[in-house]
Amino acid sequence: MSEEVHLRTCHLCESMCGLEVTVEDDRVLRIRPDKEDVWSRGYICPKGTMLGELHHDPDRLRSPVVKGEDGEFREVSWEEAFRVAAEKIQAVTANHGMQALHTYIGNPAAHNFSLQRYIAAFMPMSGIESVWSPGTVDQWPKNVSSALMLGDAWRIPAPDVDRCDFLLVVGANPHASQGSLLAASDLLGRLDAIQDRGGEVVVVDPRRTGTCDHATEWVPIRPGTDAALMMAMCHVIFREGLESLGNLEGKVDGLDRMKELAKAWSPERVESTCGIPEADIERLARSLAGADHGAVYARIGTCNQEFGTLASWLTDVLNVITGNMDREGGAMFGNPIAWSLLNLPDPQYAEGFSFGRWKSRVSGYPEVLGQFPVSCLAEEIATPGEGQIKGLVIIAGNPVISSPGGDKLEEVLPDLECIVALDLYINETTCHADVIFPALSPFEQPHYDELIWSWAIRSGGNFSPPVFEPPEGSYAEWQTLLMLAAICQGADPGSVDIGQIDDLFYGGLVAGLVQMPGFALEGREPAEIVEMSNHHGPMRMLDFQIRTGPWGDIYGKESDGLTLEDLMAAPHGLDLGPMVPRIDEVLRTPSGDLELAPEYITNDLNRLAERIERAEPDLVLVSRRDVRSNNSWMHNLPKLVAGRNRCTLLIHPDDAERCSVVHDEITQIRSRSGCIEVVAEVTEEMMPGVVCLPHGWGHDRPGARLEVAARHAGVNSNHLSPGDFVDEISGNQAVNGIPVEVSPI
Ligand SMILES: Nc1nc2c(c(=O)[nH]1)N[C@H]1C(S)=C(S)[C@@H](COP(=O)(O)OP(=O)(O)OC[C@H]3O[C@@H](n4cnc5c(=O)[nH]c(N)nc54)[C@H](O)[C@@H]3O)O[C@H]1N2
Ligand SMILES: Nc1nc2c(c(=O)[nH]1)N[C@H]1C(S)=C(S)[C@@H](COP(=O)(O)OP(=O)(O)OC[C@H]3O[C@@H](n4cnc5c(=O)[nH]c(N)nc54)[C@H](O)[C@@H]3O)O[C@H]1N2
Ligand code: SF4
Ligand SMILES: [Mo]
Repeated sequence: MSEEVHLRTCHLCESMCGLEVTVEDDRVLRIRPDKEDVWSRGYICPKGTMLGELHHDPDRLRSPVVKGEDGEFREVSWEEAFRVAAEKIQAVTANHGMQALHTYIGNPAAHNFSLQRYIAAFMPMSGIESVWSPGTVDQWPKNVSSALMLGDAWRIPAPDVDRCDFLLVVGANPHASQGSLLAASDLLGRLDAIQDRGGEVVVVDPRRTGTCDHATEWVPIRPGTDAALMMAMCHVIFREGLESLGNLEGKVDGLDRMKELAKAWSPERVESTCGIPEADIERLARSLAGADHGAVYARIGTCNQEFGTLASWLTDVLNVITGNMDREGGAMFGNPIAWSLLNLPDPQYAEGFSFGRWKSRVSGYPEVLGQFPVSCLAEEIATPGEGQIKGLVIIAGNPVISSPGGDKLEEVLPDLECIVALDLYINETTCHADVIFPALSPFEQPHYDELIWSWAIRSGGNFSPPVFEPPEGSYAEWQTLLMLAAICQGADPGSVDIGQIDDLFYGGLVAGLVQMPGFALEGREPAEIVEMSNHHGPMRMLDFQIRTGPWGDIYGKESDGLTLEDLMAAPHGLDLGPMVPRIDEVLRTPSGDLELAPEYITNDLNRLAERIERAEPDLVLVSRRDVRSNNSWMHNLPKLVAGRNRCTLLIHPDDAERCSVVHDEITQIRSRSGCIEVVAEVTEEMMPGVVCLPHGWGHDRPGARLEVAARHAGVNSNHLSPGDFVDEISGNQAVNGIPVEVSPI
């Protein structure tokens, strides 16, 4: 057989790199960057080149597995797996009611062609009301701030890195992550370009990360104090009369309130808390306000901490009051070819968001955007009584590793009466399942990013057809989800017609949207729209998202408009230019204005005021990522985990000396929730007083089928994350800034 080349977008992260995948028969021979990809232009990282290894990984599930009486998994037919899932799920709903069945939806769902579209079908159709997710160890604070400021939890401004000349990067490390809530391939190259054109990039981070090599300056900050820094920057901007609303003049509520609040937060007041001298805070504020095109970009270091919502909110406050919000070179809003289902108006947006509509049963956490801190999952399973969780559907997740207190979750998962999982692997969490349905290999399914383009610095899209046919008789994840939805509703899997359920979902969506004021299809006949599609499943959804998007053909209304076929005819992708100002389309607040000082958030400044009075612990822990790792997975690919041990404790030489810790030796690290042992790496890249561990490791658990990962097990840093250490107003877990003690063993 001869070699064939397939073009593909890497789905692993927000960089969305174009790949050239060379295959022979059913083997992937090599993966190279697609230099002609209009978006990534030849950029790639080591993970993208390893997708062939993922495809061929012997541990990757190829058929459903069911756990026997002996506790061992055995491969079964799809029919049998669905039958067992139905038995288990329906026993839970019959004996305990629907409210005893919950779902956990993990991160890869945001990057998967089927899942990102069909979770929107699975949730309402299954009748499952309770969702847990790593969103509360991630961007929940940003969702809260966007909900209240903009009226849309998923509208997140992205810094226009290609046109700005002052960029403040706070708590983000694109050197490892490649950008998050910010899609821009080769982000580090773009940071270099800012400096090449005479601009500045300043990185605020407790660690001198690889990103600092692409910045003008590193400003070390004590974890969890970003909100204090940013309040002080606001203080300076107002005190010196540097504020301007720019394009947003007349569209902002709460400016006077913001000025009032900032008065109390002088740089002098916060300098010792943040560990940043007053003069530096003033300089940063002036540089941002004085830049022709400035932007503040903040990410997970500012979310996964005690004051995540305040910091996320202040990031945008700074962008607004320096006139940089929604203007070229500032913080702007992406405009994808195919819009995201997550931007459908939340039913709450008309009357304004409110939180705490219900409380968690055991610890009494208020719900925020429908979820509780993910660490509560364990106690909700363990604690008997009305409303106890009895069954779980786990979709693309690994909370035993990824969530704070995952060790407690691991203990109680076996108590559940039913766990049904959908995953590529038998991982540390899915090993507790009764049934695991395999996801298709990424190469066996089409791909098109849905959510990620929402914060991409250019408008565009790229459709990837599958490289290989899926195994005969297998189900794509969207089909599995629809089947599981029907099972949750009591159906006998043998009599379920998936195509029919899909039509019902799609028809319902279209019928709802034609009635939505302002939607591209407002007033159209739903049956006519449904008839006009040649696709089904996620392809039909994607076609719909493109056709009703900003460049779409609006189902015949715009003769030159785009459809999925146009994307299919452009294998290197379509580029429709940089972001453009569009605040009027974005704002969905009840007032119609951008809310600069939402009371729900500003009330939390009292908690911050208490924090800055508190004595500082000697040592606190923060998290990190590595370019060769992806949260808790991709660790089973020998070539990717090869080389030096990446699961080490980074510690500053002064702290190492004080704690008698020796480089390269095993060290004990203890927090109030746990204790682990890990090799120390003494390095000046940490600021004194802060140590750092990666998350996503600890592959030494019995039951998982990850042979390579087990040999590079590492330790689970989340054993040190106290479940009750949260950003109170978002319910997001604080995994950064955890007080710890380090000692030799
Ligand atoms: N201490 C600490 N903890 C953290 C973080 C931190 O910074 N510090 N970060 C948090 C963040 S931001 C996140 S997003 C979470 C991640 O937390 P999770 O989403 O719970 O975990 P992942 O490691 O992403 O695991 C994903 C699982 O999905 C599977 N998978 C991959 N692709 C697919 C697919 O296409 N289909 C299906 N069905 N399954 C698939 C993988 O095999 C893997 O088992 O971790 C969080 N935990
Ligand atoms: N290679 C790779 N890429 C990934 C992932 C991965 O696991 N591996 N995960 C993906 C996911 S799910 C996400 S959410 C994104 C996250 O993307 P990023 O937000 O860029 O994540 P990190 O690389 O963890 O960088 C966070 C930085 O915050 C710093 N930090 C910690 N605490 C504080 C604090 O209190 N204040 C400040 N200012 N900084 C602090 C840390 O030192 C770290 O350098 O990455 C995505 N991309
Ligand atoms: S940066 Fe790496 S993981 Fe991310 S999309 Fe590109 S190749 Fe894939
Ligand atoms: Mo994440």
